[in-house]
Amino acid sequence: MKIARIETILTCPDRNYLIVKITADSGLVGYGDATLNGRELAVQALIERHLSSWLTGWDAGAIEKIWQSVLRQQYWRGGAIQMTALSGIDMALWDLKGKSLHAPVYSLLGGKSRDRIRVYLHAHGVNDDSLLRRCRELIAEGCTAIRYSFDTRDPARPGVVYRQAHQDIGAGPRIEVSEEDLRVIPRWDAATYLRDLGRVTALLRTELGPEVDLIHDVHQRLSPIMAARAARTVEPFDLFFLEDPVEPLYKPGLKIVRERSATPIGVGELFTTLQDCLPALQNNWLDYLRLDISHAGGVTGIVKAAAVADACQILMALHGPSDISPLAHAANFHVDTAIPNFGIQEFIHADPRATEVFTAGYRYSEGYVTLEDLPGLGIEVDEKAAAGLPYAKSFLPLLQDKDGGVQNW
Ligand code: GCO
Ligand code: MG
Repeated sequence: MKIARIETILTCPDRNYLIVKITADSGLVGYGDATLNGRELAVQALIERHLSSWLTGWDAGAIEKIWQSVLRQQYWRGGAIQMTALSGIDMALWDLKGKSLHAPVYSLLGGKSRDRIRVYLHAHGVNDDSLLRRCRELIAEGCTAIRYSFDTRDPARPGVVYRQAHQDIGAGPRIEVSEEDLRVIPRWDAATYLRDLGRVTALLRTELGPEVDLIHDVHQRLSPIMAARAARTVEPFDLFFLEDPVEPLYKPGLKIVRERSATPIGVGELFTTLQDCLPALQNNWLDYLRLDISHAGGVTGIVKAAAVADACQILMALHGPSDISPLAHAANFHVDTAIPNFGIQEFIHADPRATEVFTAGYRYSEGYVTLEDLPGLGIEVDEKAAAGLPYAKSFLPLLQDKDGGVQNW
């Protein structure tokens, strides 16, 4: 089975997704997700203008060889744009292989290590009451693990609110903004946030009880020593993990957090290669590796990283935000089903418009996702529906500190 064509489909069913479509000479089609939030056009150009003609005619079943070639054979290694292109192609090749063998991708990865996948959902509150309400709604529908976030009001500056990154669509408008709205600059104050983090975490644990697993994402907005304080502050409230406490490009920052607290740590959504993860894995500076299957080398990249993490007694908690499509979520679930060191999976319900483009290959119920037993990734793409939902450029906000200094969104 040879690669006859590699194309992309850029569509916006509520948010932008870049789909890779690989057609084999047999006519069989595989789909993958190469979405890189806010950089979709760059990945699309790389696939369509460089990789597509180069890979045409290659053996579609030689996934590892194609993976190594895209990674290394044109000299430039890694980088988010190239790794996202590689991830989308890899996923589409696994989908194709599964379909050609009438086998779900998980069965090609060694088969089922588990029957269903435990997931966590997002709850965001603009105040304590709305946060508690969202958490209780999720718990009532069977959810056992919640990633909480909240807006912080600055007591010293009336009207000033510090917003956290979240994907709880039920809690208000989407975080991403249009080019026009980029001029509104949200502010950030780490000290005020840190005080609120302790207060809100205590409140949740008291009100929700000991059973529910709580996760909080710092979103890389603290210095190492402040992150260490954050990890200590939440320690009495028994978090499942504290996510991205520090800037992930500077890995020794994690060591500073680690040496000062026993709060479990989750990191990885900004790493694009196994080598990026190695210092943190080898030193056990984290407990949950949170790679993104659309950015860290697709199914092949994640399975390799999971094996190394397993050797270091580290569990996988793959990134599963709304800015990757149901194809990538399905790929996550196939890997989660097969690997031994599964921890938990982040999950966001697809927007109803996304279900017009992607058929459902998995089911959510009461805190767990179950895969349908379908060949490949198990998701089909309605290309006509996708074409009717054109790309709409969007941006993450440009967060700044109180004094105008650049801060991480
Ligand atoms: C998460 C992430 C997302 C990111 C988003 C950026 O843990 O789900 O931090 O919320 O903000 O993927 O595009
Ligand atoms: Mg995150």
